[in-house]
Amino acid sequence: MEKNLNISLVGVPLDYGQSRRGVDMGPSAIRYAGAVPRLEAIGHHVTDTGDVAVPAGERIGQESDGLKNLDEVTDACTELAERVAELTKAGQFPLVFGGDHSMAIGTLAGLSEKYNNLGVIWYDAHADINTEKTSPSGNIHGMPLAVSLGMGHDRLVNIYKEGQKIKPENVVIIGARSVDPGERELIKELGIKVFTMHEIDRDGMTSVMNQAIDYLTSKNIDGLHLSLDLDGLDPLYTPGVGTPVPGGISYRESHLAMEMLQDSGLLTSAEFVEVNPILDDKNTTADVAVGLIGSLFGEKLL
Ligand code: 4U7
Ligand code: MN
Ligand code: MN
Ligand code: MN
Repeated sequence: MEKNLNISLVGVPLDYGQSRRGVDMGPSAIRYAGAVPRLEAIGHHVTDTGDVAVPAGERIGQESDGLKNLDEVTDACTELAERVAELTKAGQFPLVFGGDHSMAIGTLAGLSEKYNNLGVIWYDAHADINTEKTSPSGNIHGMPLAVSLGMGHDRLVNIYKEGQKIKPENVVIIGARSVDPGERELIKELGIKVFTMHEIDRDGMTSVMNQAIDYLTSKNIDGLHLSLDLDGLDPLYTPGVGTPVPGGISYRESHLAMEMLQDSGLLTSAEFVEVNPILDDKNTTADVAVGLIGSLFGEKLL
């Protein structure tokens, strides 16, 4: 990755993909934690393009076809996809702040405009590969990977462009420790590469990241997207998330992972999601996100 990227920030104050209020404030929390000056200090040129429109007001929690708030999530993801597609066309590096993880449907749809063989690193405690048929909750933030692979509700699968946006063999999940039965089946059926906490504990993060990068390189990817859910880290470090799962990736391991991604030179877009300042201890989770962004974009200790 170059030292002087043209980075365009997009905020997605979306909370309709899950059931806890407050994650709509994630983009503000990450800005407040100093994302822009942090990136500028490295030497990047940063433009904050503002937030995608998300309807405010009381959530009614409308359910249709086993999905909650399908209209609101579809609309926000459609606008996000259009904006991401435009940014990549203009040679900008899209850096997206969330917001609940359903927004990744929009990010990946937009990226599919430019990339035909995009690699995806899904850094998360969860696999987010439910469909409305397997989801225990009906929350769309548990479905974005399935949707982007072409599985799930038609309205979600056909956001921005018809059908599948990414290929199963180009996806690597890192940090998984809470996977639903239907998700496990789909992961096996599609042969998706997963490094669970077991592999991270056993082999260490250095080996896991080397394996992940080698694996994706062998697929001849034409771009690499990082989708980082802050609940991938242990809730000790990132308590401000809606679905915390103990036994997660450490602060140091996460910084190392970001540094290794920077060193790979492969990254072409990223998103940091599920920051919920209402559930946080001060603004700890957004602070950690901004620290990780520093490492990912080339901040050096010396
Ligand atoms: B996140 C869950 F059942 N799998 O589908 C679901 F455990 O974006 C959680 O990773 C999904 O935070 C978590 O509702 C979605 C549940
Ligand atoms: Mn998660
Ligand atoms: Mn997630
Ligand atoms: Mn969550």
